[in-house]
Amino acid sequence: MKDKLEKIKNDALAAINSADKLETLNETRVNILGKKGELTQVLKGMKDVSPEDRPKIGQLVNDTRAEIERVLEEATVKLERVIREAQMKSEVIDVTLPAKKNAVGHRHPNQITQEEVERIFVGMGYEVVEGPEIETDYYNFEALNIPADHPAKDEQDTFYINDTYLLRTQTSGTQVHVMEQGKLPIRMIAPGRVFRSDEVDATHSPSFHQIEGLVIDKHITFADLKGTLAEFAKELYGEDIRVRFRPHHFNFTEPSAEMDVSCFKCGGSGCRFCKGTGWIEILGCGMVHPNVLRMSGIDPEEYSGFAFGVGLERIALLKYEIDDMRLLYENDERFLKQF
Ligand code: 2NL
Repeated sequence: MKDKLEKIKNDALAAINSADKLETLNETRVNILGKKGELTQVLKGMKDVSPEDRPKIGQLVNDTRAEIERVLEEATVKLERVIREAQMKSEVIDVTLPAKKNAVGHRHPNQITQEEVERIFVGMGYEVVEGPEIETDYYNFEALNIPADHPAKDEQDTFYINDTYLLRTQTSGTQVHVMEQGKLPIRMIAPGRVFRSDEVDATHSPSFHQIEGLVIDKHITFADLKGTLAEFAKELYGEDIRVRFRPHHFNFTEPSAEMDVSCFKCGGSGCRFCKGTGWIEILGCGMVHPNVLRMSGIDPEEYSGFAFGVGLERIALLKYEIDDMRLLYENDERFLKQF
């Protein structure tokens, strides 16, 4: 029995010492110490050992088992370390490799255009003010002298949330909020998203952007309006651009006008771009209606002002010669990267 135990031990140690894989070590453990392992078999054979010898042999079996377990554990730890070191050597990080480039985004043509318009007006001393996209009927319509039966108020044209709230159809509400604060004079522009219940086509979208402007001070006249907007057109399209004003109607201004710029493609002689007219319409404007001033607490006898509104998409489409507004909303990178 003693010899048998000695042999099991030596065989085990030999197997453990020559093992170069964790799986081999585990196999050895199972073969010797497992349920059907060699040492376990010896333990089962104890019943054939004479009662006097049993304690001694039992002790010997236990010692052998302990010794094998100890060597096995040692070998496992050592092998794990060897494997880890080999792995670390093979996976060195080369810090001299060039870094992966992050794809940096690109400003949207609408954003570029808005910043350009803001730059021009900030240069003339205007403040940029943003307001809520959800407005009350009062700020969007009533305070702008738009009566209850005006077609713009129809559900066909405006997204109503309930009887009081709606998605703003113009950014004018932002300007009404500023007028109500009562700090005069005012020189501001109000850029932002607006909503109208329109079908999508090449020139319409239910959500688009507007930039409105408002100036209120003592002695503001239509000459100030013309000079300011002519300067804006020159900064946007170049020194050689001419402007013209055609009479128009808005409820919130009196008198009202639309401003055209001479075609920046043909210089005014007429081409496909300006549909042969030599002129391109770019904004609506006028002198702020006395009712509008009065409703916001400004005395029209003391103060006067002008206002205007431009469609951001319209300016962007013209500037980049894009012929379909839908391209601005599809977010196709191949399109957006061009600007
Ligand atoms: C257009 C016309 C316009 C205004 C907007 C305005 C705002 C206040 C008072 C008076 Cl608070 N007027 N805004 C004035 C004239 C025209 O927009 O065709 N926009 C695309």
